[in-house]
Amino acid sequence: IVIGMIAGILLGSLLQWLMPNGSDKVFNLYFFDVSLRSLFVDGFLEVIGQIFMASLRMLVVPLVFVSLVCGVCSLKDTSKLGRIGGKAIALYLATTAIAISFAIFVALIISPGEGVNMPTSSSFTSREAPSLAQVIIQMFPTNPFASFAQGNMLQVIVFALLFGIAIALSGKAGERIASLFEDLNEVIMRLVAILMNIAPYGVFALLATLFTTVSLETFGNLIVYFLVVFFVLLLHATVTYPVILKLLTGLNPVIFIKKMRDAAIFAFSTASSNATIPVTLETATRKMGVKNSIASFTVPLGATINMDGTAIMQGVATVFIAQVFSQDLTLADYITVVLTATLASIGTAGVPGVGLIMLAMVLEQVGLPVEGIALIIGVDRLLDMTRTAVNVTGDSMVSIIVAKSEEQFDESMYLDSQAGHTIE
Ligand code: DAS
Repeated sequence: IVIGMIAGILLGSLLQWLMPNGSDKVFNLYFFDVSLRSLFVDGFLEVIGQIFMASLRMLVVPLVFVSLVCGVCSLKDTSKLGRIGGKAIALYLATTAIAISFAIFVALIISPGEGVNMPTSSSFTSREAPSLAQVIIQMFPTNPFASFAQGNMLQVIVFALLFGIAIALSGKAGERIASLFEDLNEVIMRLVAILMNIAPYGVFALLATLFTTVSLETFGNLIVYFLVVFFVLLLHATVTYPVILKLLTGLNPVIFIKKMRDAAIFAFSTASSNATIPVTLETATRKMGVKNSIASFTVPLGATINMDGTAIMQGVATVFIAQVFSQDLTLADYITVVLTATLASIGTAGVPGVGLIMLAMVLEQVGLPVEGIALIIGVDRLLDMTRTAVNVTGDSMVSIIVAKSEEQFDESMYLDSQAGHTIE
């Protein structure tokens, strides 16, 4: 993807040099003239770029609906839907909402996308901002199929949550449907993997097209974007989580950060919360002192529905893309972004790159051009790795808080710096 990005930027800049200020260059080949612009920019590159963007958006509705229904159904198996599930979900959503709100706040202060003024090809027009009441009311679909067709993601998410709960409460019939959704989820994840394989070509085409119109100093903006996301991720993991852990359990957070090292490194390397579940589980039960009866439920649940790091990227990316295309978002828009990203994080399965696909949905929800993803996708891999480490850190922290509140927590193990290192 990075190679696709660099090649795209170089080709785009070359084309801009050959055809300054949107001009064209025509070559005469025997019987006919060949226009560089119609051949490359409006032809070859535009087609590949738009096909890639369409495939990115194609996945959003099925991905969110299926993985969200699966996430909610999985609560039934452990028959702990009640108290423990309620605590874990409330804490997961609260930390995600804090994460994205703080990310938007920092991004608005630093304004990474300021001054780029990239022309937007999409039909974004500043529209009448809905009131907060309307945003909440409009979350409930009158016709779920229309919500699917229009890609109204908040409505899709609400329907998926209700549908998943109904499945969990439907006995045998629900079990059959739940296993169908698990298989569907497998297939959708395979589609995500396939899409990630064509990403380099899509990124190449999109960036080449974008860079025929913008100057290289946009690159500077991209570096600022990267640093803002990185900074907020670091702050969330080293300040927000320790403060919450200390406030809700009184435990020494420095021990928590030290004991998270292996799981965080594994999450960083794999960029997948799901792949890290075994390591997160081992960390929670053999180093942190969380009883398996709790961790075996809260850790897999967290890997599916808890994506603080991802929400942070989505918050900063939304502000960045709005600024790059000089589209002003209203407070109601930002509240919609927080709601969509927080609720969408429930539906984001813990696999590489999926946070970016959900970003397409967040952008669409506030009418921003999804093409903006092309700008940031090139630097997303390193951010994906970092935010996955934050995601699993949040999963572990919530597991400790829930375990302690249920008296399923071994504080002596937590305080024992050698716990989990000895081969038992
Ligand atoms: N890589 C995802 C995870 O496993 C997060 C993301 O794509 O944003 O948590």
